[in-house]
Amino acid sequence: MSERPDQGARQGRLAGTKVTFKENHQAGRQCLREVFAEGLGCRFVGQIKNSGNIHAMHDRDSKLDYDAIKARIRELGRELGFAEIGVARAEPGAGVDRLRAWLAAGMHGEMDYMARHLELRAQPQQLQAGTITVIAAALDYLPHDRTADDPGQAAISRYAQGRDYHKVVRSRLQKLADAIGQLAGPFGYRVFSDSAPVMEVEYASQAGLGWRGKHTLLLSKQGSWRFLGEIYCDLPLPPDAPVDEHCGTCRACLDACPTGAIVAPYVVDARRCISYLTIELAGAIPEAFRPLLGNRIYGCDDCQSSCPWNRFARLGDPEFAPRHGLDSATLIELFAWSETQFNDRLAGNPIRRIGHERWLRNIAVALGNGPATDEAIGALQTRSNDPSPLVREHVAWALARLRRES
Ligand code: B12
Ligand code: SF4
Ligand code: SF4
Repeated sequence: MSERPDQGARQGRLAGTKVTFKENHQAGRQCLREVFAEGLGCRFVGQIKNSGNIHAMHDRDSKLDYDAIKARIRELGRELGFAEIGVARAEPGAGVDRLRAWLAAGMHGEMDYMARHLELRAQPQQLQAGTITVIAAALDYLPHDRTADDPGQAAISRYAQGRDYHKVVRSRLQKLADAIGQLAGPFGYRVFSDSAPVMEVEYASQAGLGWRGKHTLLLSKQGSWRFLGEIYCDLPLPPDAPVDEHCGTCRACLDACPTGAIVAPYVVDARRCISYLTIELAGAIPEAFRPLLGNRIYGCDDCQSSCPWNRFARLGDPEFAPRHGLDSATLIELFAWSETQFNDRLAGNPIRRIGHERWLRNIAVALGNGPATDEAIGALQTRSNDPSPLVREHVAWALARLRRES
């Protein structure tokens, strides 16, 4: 999954608080885009007009009992539906060097933002001045435990079958931050969920929400079907202790990966990962990988489905329940969606971000990997003259493959 720009900094309460402004045109633009595109309210209108971020500093109050505040934050988090809340120091530590090595090896592929924002990732204070603490949160999303085994069915990653987690997680975190403001007084903070250069798995593991699985995701004894989110803040909350890792000698995720993307324990070469190939990559999917995609048209769950700890996972938040039959739709059905239908039906769903062209590209490949039925060949032929050269080329590849078979 990739980062989606958020709406800039927030603060608990403005009254009596010193505020400073910092240029952040991208955050302002994004917020305006969201207001116009989706009619959402944006609370800090003055802030948007100024394209600025507000940084409210917390006046350290030695009389505050930060242990008690942390305990209450955990309770409030549970009341808001979070599976876990923990606290880490805003110091990404050794993860930064590993990230540098990963980037130097080119494993980020075309995700330029990963390299561009390295320093912001390494120094949380550059993203939100005054940050000393990260409140890490996990929200369960498992919508069901079915898998799309029929090759004519579209396999859409479970995280993407319901509402867009970026919004759901951040809006819950915003509520949590509002409540923290009531407890601790005005404080400086900013909320994130896959929306800015933040080392999310690193902080979640430091905060004791789980350990890093060999597939690189945050894993706990309740599994890994969890979104992560954070509040960067200037409250001196006591950090939690990390938990022990429980992967042991298991390597199920490495063995299950269809493309060999987990090139070593704890190292994913994104260029090989189906999530990258179907979501992040803008151009042609390299031919060598196309047959390996099977019927996966958006993301991939195999490293998680194969993980023994996910046997203990519970169903996730109702917000992530499947919509528009995305858990059972056929490839042919989805391939017939016009651009307007794609945009309408996927409003509020993360899939919309890839756009109709990449959607068709992915489904064409999946159809090419399926059985050579007349229906599949007929569906592909309807898009042989698609205006997009990218779609045409993937359709031609799929047709050639099916004709070889039939
Ligand atoms: C870029 C990105 C991707 C890329 C690259 C994935 C990757 N593993 O790097 C792609 C597009 C491939 C991707 C795919 C997916 N992603 Co993604 N992704 C991100 C993103 C934006 C950044 C991750 C990152 O920093 N990668 C850089 C590399 C270097 O980091 P890393 O792989 O974690 O490497 C670290 C470790 O390997 C560690 N390390 C190295 N050696 C060793 C050795 C030991 C012993 C240890 C302990 C550690 C260790 O150090 C490295 C640096 O910290 C985060 C959100 C965020 N801002 O953090 C979401 C995020 C990681 N993705 C997420 C999800 C859900 C997915 C998918 C499951 C989506 C899907 N179903 O298709 C797949 C899973 C693929 C996988 N196995 O990783 C969730 C994970 C939630 C969780 N439970 O952990 C996140 C946190 C988003 C969110 N807010 O929920 N993703
Ligand atoms: S998401 Fe799929 S392709 Fe990517 S590492 Fe996991 S199993 Fe491999
Ligand atoms: S499949 Fe095994 S090695 Fe991979 S994350 Fe799960 S427990 Fe760890």
